[in-house]
Amino acid sequence: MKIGIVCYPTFGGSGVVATELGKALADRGHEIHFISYKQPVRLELLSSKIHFHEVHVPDYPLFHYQPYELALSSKLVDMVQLHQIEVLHVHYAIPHAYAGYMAKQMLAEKGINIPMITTLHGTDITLVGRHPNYKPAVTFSINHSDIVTAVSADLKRSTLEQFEIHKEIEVVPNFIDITNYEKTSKECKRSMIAQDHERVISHISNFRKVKHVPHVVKVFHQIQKEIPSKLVLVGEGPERESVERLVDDLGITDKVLFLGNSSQVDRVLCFSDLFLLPSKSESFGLAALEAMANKVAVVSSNTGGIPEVNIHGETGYLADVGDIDAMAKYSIEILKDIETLRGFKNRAYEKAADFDILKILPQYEELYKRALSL
Ligand code: GMT
Repeated sequence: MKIGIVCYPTFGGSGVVATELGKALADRGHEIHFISYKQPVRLELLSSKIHFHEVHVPDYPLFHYQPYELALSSKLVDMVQLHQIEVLHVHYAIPHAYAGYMAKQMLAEKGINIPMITTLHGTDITLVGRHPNYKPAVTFSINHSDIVTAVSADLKRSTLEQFEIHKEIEVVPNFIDITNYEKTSKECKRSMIAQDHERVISHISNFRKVKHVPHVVKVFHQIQKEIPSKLVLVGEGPERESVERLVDDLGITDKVLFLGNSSQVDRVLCFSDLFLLPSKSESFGLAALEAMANKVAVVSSNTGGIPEVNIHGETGYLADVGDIDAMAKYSIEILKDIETLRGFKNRAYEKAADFDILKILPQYEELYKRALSL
């Protein structure tokens, strides 16, 4: 099949999922065309089966806001015709589903029927999409997609609750490729970060408010009083500076490492013992799943789709959003002895295998086939 994938190219979860999906589909022989304003960060190599088409928005003095949707929909029209793309898969409703719908209409005028699958990822619904300034357009784009998927049952539920949707929403969870985690990598250099007797705690995110990164630091502050440990923070975003100040104020600068953005998160997760995800809202928690695939236990908030991934008392623990004391108590419980820790790590890995790409990819292929027959 020739599949056009529209996504954000940045470190955000939706872009990562879209990129990994495209790469896996190409491995299965499909021809994949990524369409975005920049080459996606996890798309290192292009091949005869993977193509990238950049969307340019020309500057013009009249424009106060650059009309990205316009440029994207025009690019989609051109690429569908040029490469005979058969199906469009757009990740993140804003503005991708909207631009995709416009492209569909323009192509229909030329006698080309291009089915569009929209995958909802989270903040396009729970945070940004429900803002009154966007809601009518988001509702319209979802209702006019040929097939709609959500990455968790919880995201499906909240979409139906918050929007007037008359389209069926199918749940196709996020995934990892478990074979990538079976071998221990030479790149896994724990000694660079911690001494043998220390535990390594990590957190990876885009440092937006919704991630509650200050809570990560406060939980760690309590942990390190009981257990020798280091905290590794991966990512960049608006909260980074205030988090650095908090680390300084708490007097734990020598125990906290800020690594910035990385396209190789496994090189940190491979030596982590515990992953903290205290988010205010989280439709799935891909970072937690990636941690689990690396045999890392998880302590998280119990919001959104996280409980579908992190199982309380098995792969880690869940606590109410903002309950820093409970998260610290659970973390110490997991880290206190090596046997307990090993149990949590092993069960985390086993649970991650439920989300192996081999189980998820056929679900998307099935949807593409169905979309083509509509
Ligand atoms: O805030 C982020 O984590 C980025 C955002 C995105 O769309 O890029 O992530 C959302 O999609 C991910 C992939 O499906 C999910 O794993 C994240 O839970 C979700 N983030 C939120 O709901 C806050």
